[in-house]
Amino acid sequence: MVESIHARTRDHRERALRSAGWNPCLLRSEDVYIDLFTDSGTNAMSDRQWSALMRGDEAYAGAQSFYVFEQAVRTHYGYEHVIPVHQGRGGENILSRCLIRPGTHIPGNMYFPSTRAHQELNGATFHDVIVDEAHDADGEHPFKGNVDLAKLRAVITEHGAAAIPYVSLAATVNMAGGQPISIANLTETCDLAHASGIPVFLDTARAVENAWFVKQREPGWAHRSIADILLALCAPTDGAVMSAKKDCLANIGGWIALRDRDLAEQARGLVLLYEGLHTYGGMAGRDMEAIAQGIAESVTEQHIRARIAQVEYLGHRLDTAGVPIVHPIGGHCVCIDATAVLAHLPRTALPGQTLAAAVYLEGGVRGVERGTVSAGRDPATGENRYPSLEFLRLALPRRVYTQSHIDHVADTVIRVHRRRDRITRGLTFTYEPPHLRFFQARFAPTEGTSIYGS
Ligand code: PM9
Repeated sequence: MVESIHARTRDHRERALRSAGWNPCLLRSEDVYIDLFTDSGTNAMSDRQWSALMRGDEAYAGAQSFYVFEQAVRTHYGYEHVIPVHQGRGGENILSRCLIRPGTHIPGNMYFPSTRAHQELNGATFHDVIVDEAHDADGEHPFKGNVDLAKLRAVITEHGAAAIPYVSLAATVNMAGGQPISIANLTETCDLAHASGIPVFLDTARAVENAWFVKQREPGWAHRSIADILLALCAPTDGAVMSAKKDCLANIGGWIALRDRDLAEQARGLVLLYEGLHTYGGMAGRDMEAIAQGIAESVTEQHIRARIAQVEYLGHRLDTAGVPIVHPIGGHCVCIDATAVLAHLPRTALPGQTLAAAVYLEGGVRGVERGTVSAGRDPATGENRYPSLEFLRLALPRRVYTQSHIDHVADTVIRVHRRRDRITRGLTFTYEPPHLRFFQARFAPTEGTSIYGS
């Protein structure tokens, strides 16, 4: 599908951003020229996906489209029990409610905001057990999504296996900048957890992108197909939670996929309460058809090679111009190190959010802050969390933008970087919602009426 986009004037963008409380998320999309807020649900569907929509069986119960969807997930991800949900966070809610009790502990390879929010809402404490290299924007470690097994062992020893309902893994790791986990590390992590009777659930939103990096970087996998590698990534785990809005090339949807029959029955019971019947989970039949077709397309080498190459193209352009970005370049995004670009601003002045505002003002390009604002407050202390990484994330929708759009993005960011000294003020909250605050928060410059000025 082709959509028209509009380049607004600088004055127009200034007015739009002010009325959006300096939060690009609150802009109308018509005021955005190139929208890199997210790669979630923003994919362009193929001709085959659009025609699959026409086959949607909209029966309330037992729709044929559910069985097509179930088969596609079983074939490509390898789990027996497939339970549809309306999108990823629907699955996170169900899995957290099934397994988490107050006072329990969840180790994981870095947090994702909606995943951790559901874990905390159900009374768990999240423990980041990712390798230290993931917290260093510059390092070239090929698998920054790996688990540090010593950190995981320490959490198990300190809290006891009975207090750990599951290990929460992601492939690739979004908040680290789209960094992959290796199959060897994932397998060792599962072995360690399973030895203590702890199950492991994998966030597969971008597992196909992870499979691509395994093929490129992990010894022994270069000659295997992406489809095979995807199955190998899922094989050691006990189940998956999926936002089909990413890798699956769809605009909406998701699933929980499990091996354990009893847990699957429990999850289906909650899906009935929170999502929809267990054979549609909040999706239309046509959505399930589009996802099934999207899964088949997502594992083709032709698709994934082009997708990752486009992200790399943007990353290399910024790198060449000296813009500090996260290395290695990730699967779905290029992340700009806001603490390096705006090193003259304190963390309390929210450099990631400020950089997001500056890039929008400069070229109508919308990204999202992945730093202090996204990290939220510690539920125990109420204090702001200051993660080691503070980025402006530019996430690329799949199959949407051309190289000249990407050049516009690169030119915009390079201009902002060259004139970074003109950004003399950061932002401060004027409204702060209790959960996932980056979506709806409003801000104002820390002084005066602009982030620019003397
Ligand atoms: N991720 C993203 O842009 C969309 C919302 S945040 C701007 O990165 C992972 C790894 C995700 C994710 C969403 C979800 C939630 C779970 N896991 O958005 O509810 O990246 O489908 O999925 C976003 P839903």
